[in-house]
Amino acid sequence: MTTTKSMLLVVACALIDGDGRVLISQRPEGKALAGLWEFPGGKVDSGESPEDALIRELSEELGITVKAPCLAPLTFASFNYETFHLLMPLYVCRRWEGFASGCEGQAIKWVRPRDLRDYPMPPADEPLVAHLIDLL
Ligand code: 9L3
Ligand code: MG
Repeated sequence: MTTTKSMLLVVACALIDGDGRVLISQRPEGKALAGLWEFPGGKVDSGESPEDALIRELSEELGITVKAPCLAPLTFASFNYETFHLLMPLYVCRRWEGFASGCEGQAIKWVRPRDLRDYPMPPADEPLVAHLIDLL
């Protein structure tokens, strides 16, 4: 018997500061994949563009304001979970307004690209690290 899995579209962002460090955010207790470090972002709601979703998520999670022209698509991740297939474009952003903090109580860290591998990540995020190391 074949079952149809749903496709989940999630957008994520590598925020890069002036020293070339990248922000990662720790998934809070009570959420799926709690404790793992991810590139911030979240689900694209129906009717929303990926950029609008990312701007909303970055405001909700980190309290920063990002303008759409500052979001550059870099690559995307795809991961087949048991119950859904995750498709996750990764954007890069070097300019935003405000000071990033963990608005949902989550820990955040600014990490040099070569140190990103020291932080356990969800399986979708892990292959993105190599792309960032190449970029930076
Ligand atoms: N996810 C994986 N890596 C990320 C993000 C932002 C999200 N960088 C996965 C975790 C969940 C799903 O996407 O399985 C939905 O994310 P959320 O809405 O629970 O943050
Ligand atoms: Mg999220």
